[in-house]
Amino acid sequence: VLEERKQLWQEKDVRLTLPQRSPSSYKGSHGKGLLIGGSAAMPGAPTMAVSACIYSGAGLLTAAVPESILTSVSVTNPEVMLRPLPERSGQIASEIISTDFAFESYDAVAAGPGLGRHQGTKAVVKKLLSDVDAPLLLDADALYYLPELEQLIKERRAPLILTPHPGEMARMAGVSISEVNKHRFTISRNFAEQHGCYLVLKGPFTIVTTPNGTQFVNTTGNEALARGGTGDILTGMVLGQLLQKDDLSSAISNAVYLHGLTADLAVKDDFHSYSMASSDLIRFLPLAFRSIV
Ligand code: NPW
Ligand code: AMP
Ligand code: MG
Repeated sequence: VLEERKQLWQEKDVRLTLPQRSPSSYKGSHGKGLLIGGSAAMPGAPTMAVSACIYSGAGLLTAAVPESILTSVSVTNPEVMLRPLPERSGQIASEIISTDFAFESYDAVAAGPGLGRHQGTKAVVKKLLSDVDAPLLLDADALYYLPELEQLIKERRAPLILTPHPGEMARMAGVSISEVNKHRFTISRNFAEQHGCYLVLKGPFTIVTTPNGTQFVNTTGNEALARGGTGDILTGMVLGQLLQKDDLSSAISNAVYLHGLTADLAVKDDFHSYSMASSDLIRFLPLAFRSIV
């Protein structure tokens, strides 16, 4: 019975489920996204997530980041709209809890890349879990306080998507990293079922688990992804796909597949797993999409 709930996610699956873009569509047809992240120490994380989201088909994207890093996010991404957030010492301030984000204007929200671990992050995650009625993706530092916010996760009715690496998964599940690596399927399935969330356990052969415990194993990617920033790019790509589709499971698996594919294409002709930067993956996104449709 277990095996029936486990399958590989391959090119044919992406081809069958990636939505076609209609010639008569407009920007509003392709989703309005909100990405929350960044700090003075890590402006690059939300910057890469924004680029990846834009190159993954988002119709309209807003980045909410600490005021002092607005420029660094927007110089790389002139398409993104900006929301300055209150900050203290270069990090989102806890007063964020009383900021009006107008969450109802967005079709999906992602948070975490580059936020840092501090009370402002905890405040923003609390607010998102209770106030966002659209699909909500939490990654990186936004995962750090989840063990303290179990009750809010259980009370949440709208979709929640978590994208931990094994270190983050270990903390969320209250086990060691080596336990996670030994029991990747069961730990991620138990977590997803118990919390009613989608869970993306990253690493070679990333596993996407749905709230009912069905698991999809990714077939792309390579060791070129083992460098800082690639997870932030995945966050932007998943947000981009969540904006395109009602079927969250295939949206998430497609983003994971295409993310790995950018790395496979990068090392094929141009780059080397030793010698490239995470942000180089962005330029392979068009090629990755072209290879599917
Ligand atoms: P260790 O110490 O590496 O051995 P981190 P992070 C462990 C931002 N970034 N398998 C790790 O172990 C992110 O967005 C910003 C097993 C550690 O114990 C976040 O906001 C960048 N263990 C913030 O940095 C580029 C693993 O997990 C623990 C593992 C922190 O994110 C870089 C926690 O991990 C980065 O994305 C694995 N595969 N991976 C920028 N340019 O702005 C990690 N661990 O190392 O404390 O947290 O992932 O770096
Ligand atoms: P993060 O640790 O959050 O920056 O995320 C790292 C990203 O790179 C995830 O999507 C991982 O699945 C991917 N990744 C890291 N190392 C490898 C590897 N050796 N092979 C395949 N994918 C990897
Ligand atoms: Mg990460």
